[in-house]
Amino acid sequence: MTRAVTAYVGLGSNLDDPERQVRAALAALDRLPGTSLTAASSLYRNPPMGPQDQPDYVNAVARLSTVLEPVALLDGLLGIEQRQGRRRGRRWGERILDLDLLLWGEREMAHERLTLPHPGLHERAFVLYPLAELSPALRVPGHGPVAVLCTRVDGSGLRRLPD
Ligand code: ROI
Repeated sequence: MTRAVTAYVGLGSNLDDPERQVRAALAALDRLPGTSLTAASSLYRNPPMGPQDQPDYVNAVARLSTVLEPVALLDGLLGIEQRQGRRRGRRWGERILDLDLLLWGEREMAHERLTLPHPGLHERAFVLYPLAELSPALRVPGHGPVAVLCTRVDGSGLRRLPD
């Protein structure tokens, strides 16, 4: 029997009703093979990182229990993005749905397709604050506890949306 691992996924959208996109993606994560959604953060509206001539984002973080290996889970995330109509546009530009594999257990890896922990995780308020809502004591390999990382970023642009 394969052992289930706890993984965390960051969700982001700023096109085509971002709140609906993020909620649909949370439901889709729970339908991935060998995977269940065990917790979801609140949704947070926040200004774009990158080009400012794009709409605000809605971000959230999901906690999963999964028997999928990291790259198989990544492929599952790409499938959800594609089914929700993601198109590749300009770099750091607007998007219907972005799913980032943040953490897969305590695995550290740097492969062509996948770096774990996610390289932006420790410095992005729109990832750290929702993650802290789920697991403040969680240690990010190489960086330390999520609650401590939160104190080093500016979370003032985040607006928590009603459930
Ligand atoms: N900015 C915010 N606020 N949230 C995101 O999810 C996000 N995703 C991105 C870029 C374009 C870098 N900016 C973002 O990919």
